[in-house]
Parts: sequence; structure tokens; C-alpha cells
Amino acid sequence: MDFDVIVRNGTVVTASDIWECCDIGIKDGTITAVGPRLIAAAGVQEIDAEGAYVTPGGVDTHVHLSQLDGLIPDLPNYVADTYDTGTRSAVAGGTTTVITFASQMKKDESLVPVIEEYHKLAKGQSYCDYAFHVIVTNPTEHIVEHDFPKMVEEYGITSVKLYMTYKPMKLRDYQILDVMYSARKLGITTMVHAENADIIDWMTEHLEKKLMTNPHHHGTSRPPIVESEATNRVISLAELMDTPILLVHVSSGHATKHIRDAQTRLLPIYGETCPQYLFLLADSMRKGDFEGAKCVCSPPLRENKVDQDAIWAGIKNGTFTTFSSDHAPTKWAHPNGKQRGLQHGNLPYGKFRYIPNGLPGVETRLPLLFSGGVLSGRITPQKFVEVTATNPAKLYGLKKKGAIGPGFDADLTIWYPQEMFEPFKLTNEMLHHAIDYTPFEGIEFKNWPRYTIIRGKVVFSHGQVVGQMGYGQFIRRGKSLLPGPRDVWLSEWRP
Ligand code: DUC
Ligand code: ZN
Ligand code: ZN
Ligand code: ZN
Repeated sequence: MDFDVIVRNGTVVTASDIWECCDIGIKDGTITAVGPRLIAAAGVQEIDAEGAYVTPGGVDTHVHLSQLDGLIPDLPNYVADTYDTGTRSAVAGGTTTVITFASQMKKDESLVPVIEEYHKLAKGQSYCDYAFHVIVTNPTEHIVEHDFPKMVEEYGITSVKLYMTYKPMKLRDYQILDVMYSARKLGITTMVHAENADIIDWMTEHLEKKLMTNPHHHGTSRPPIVESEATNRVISLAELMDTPILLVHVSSGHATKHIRDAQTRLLPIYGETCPQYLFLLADSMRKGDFEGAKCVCSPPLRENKVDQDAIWAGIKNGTFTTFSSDHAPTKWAHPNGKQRGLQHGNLPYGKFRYIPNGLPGVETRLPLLFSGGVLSGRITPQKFVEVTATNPAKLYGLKKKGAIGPGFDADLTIWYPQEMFEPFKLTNEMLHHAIDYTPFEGIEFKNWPRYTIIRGKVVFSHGQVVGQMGYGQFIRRGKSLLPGPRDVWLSEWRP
């Protein structure tokens, strides 16, 4: 066979198997052979992976870049990573495909200009391959009946995200049903941010009256029941409508149990969790006077290790289909000179309600789970591949991504053989994002990708980004490859 590149002698890991001393042959950016001792013609590029794990390139299906909407409650947004800096950071952490968000504002009457706008932001700017989800904040009849089919057929976008909280974004249950009704017909996967908006608003008002405004009271305002109630409610709406949903960024044991129970009843309910819920707890929000603001995200980091253990269990037992970063970065030093969330507070240390909700993490996602999950013995290498690459690609219809086998894109991440790797403590200076802090500062890493390869081309090598901005391509997606509607009904109602 004729190859352009051969990756030699790696320990190749898929979602089901591990093959030692295995070669991967690549032609025109596609994997064409996997097996021992592939024969190289003269001039073939060989990459030595002796003793190293070779995994499918990471597929991060929850990344916010250059987002223009109000992710931050009631404020203009400052998502500080662009397609340039965000995807540079992605490849430096072993990720080869990201799905980012094109976000409708409530005033937008059509999704077409919204999608076109995000295409402009991304085009020629990405180091890795990318696709879009659309955030729907105003599902008018025109949008769900006219723009949704266009989105699927013309733009290759087969998933939407809905919010149950945040004033500029949230949908009522009625509107969620409008979206689900259309999504079911078109084979769209609906992602849901499930938190009870009224509890959050009520708690925030009452905490402020008691001057409980420091960053960690972000967590006080949103105890696990806030997530659990909304999760249970939206699972009910999805059951009524017989349509698949994914609960994004699940943080607590209660919500995990609702998802698990729904799956046990064979509903097409999927779950996503994120590194911050496995590796951080609410005490991170209590640091310094206001420094805890660096760790404010929604749902919040949980107080209790019981929740963290439930999230680990959910990864192991298959409740969580995907493990994503939810990279939603804002800078600690705000453009107006004040720090994250301080700029609107008239109290000495500001108010948690003005702290942007979200953390940077696209670069640390894979190394955290590889080091803290695989190398610590908590999960198998196959489980790592399943939740970081294979499932995300299948759930969102990325047909040529997320696996190692003939016909798949040659997107690979190669991990140091452990005996050659000196563990280190992370500092923000090591990262490639445009953000001035990391919530994972000081955590010890036992490993890091040595190479990131996209469609046969090395884009990250020995700590250096060697790929080019603009190499990343937009990927049109097909429908989900995981189970969808079941044709099981709660009444005579049929959509
Ligand atoms: N939800 C997200 O998905 N990302 C950041 C903030 C949020 O609430
Ligand atoms: Zn339209
Ligand atoms: Zn969210
Ligand atoms: Zn997000």
C-alpha cells in the first residue's frame, strides 16, 4: 500500500480495544490501514510512537469562541478566546475537532444571518476542524419551521442548544416544546442547559439583601436541586415529544440520577459532564477576597465530594455520553481595568451576580482526564477514548471523526510513554489560550500529548503549536448516529 505518513509502533486505543506495537498508515489525510509492520515506500514520513498511547484526536463538542451574546447574565459578553486563540489552545491539548456555538439573540428574526456571522468569525481562523451548534433563544414559528430545515440541509448543522435560565437566553417550557416538535421531525439533537431560572433569581435577590454577595454565594444561590428540578422537567418534555436530548455540563449526583433513570427506561436521554466537576469543588470559589470569581461557572462547582463521586461514577457506568470542556472563557483582568465580575458591584468586593459564568478549559480537558482518570487507574484507556472522541463524534453526526480505523480522518493524539515523562504542576503560562488564568493552576499532570495530528498533518509537537491558522475546516454534519425517537407515547398525542 501507498502511504504519505506512518505512525509506528504505538499502543493504539479505540473505544473498545487496545493494540500494542501497532502502525497506522495514512494517505491523503485519511487512515487507510491499521496493523503491525506496515511497509513504507521511500519518502514516507514516519512518526515514532514506540511505547506511547495513540488515541483518536479529541472531539470537544462544547466550546464557546467569539460568542456575541449574553452568556453573562444581563451584560454584553466578553468571551475572550477567538477562533484563532481558542483552537490554538485546543490543538495544544490534543483536541482536533471542536463544535462551537452560533448564538441567536432574542431580537434575531432569522438564523441564517446568525450562522453566516459565525462562519465569518471562524473562516480562515481555525487551527483545528470545527462545526457549529446553534443556540436558540427565540424559537418563533419562522425559525422552527423554516430556518431549522435550512440549518440541517444547507448548513449541515444538526444540533441546537437551549437554555432554561439566563434572562437573555431562557425559554419557557412552551417554547422548548416548539423546538422539540421541529427537532424530532428533522432529526436534530437538542442540548439543554437545565437550571431553574426562578429559583436562581429569587435566591440571588434574597442573598443580596443579606449582603451574601461574595463569589462562593454563586453556589449558595444554585444548590443541586436547581439543576435536578430542571433536568427532571426537561426529560419529561423530551419523553412527551419522543425526541433525543443531551443534558449539558451536568454537575450533581441528583441530576445524574434523573438521567440514569431515564436511560434505564430506554429514553434517548444523553448526558455530558466537564473536567471542572471532576477536578474542582466549591472551595475554589472561596479563595481570596474576590479571587474565587475565577472559578464561577454554571452549574456551580459543588460543595460536596458526594456529587464529585457521582459524576465519576456516571462516567464509568455510561450515564455520561460525552466529556466536554464547556470552554467559556473570560479574562480575570476585565477590559475596563477591574477584575472579573467586580466592575458592576457597588459593594467592596462586587456581587456574584455580575461574574461571568464560565471557565477556560479546552486545552486541559484531555490531559486532566488522561492523567487524573486513566493514569490514576480510575477509568480505562478505552473509556477515555469513548467519552472524549468516539461518542461525541457519533452523537453529533461527525461521521469521519472520533475513531481509529480505515476511512476515518487521520486525527490522532499521541501521549508520551510514561517512563519518559516528568510530572509537572500546571501554570497558566504553559497554556495557549488568550486568557490570563486557569482554574486548574497548580494541579499535577502525569502526562501531556506529544503530538496532535489532524488529517495526517502534525499540528502540535513537543510543546509547540506547529500547525497553521486556517488549516482547520468547517465540517458539515449528518444526523446523530446514536439512538433517536422510539415511537413510544404517553397519550394519543403524535407529533
Ligand atoms: N453555560 C454554558 O454552557 N457555558 C457557559 C455558561 C453557561 O451557563
Ligand atoms: Zn429564515
Ligand atoms: Zn450552559
Ligand atoms: Zn457552555
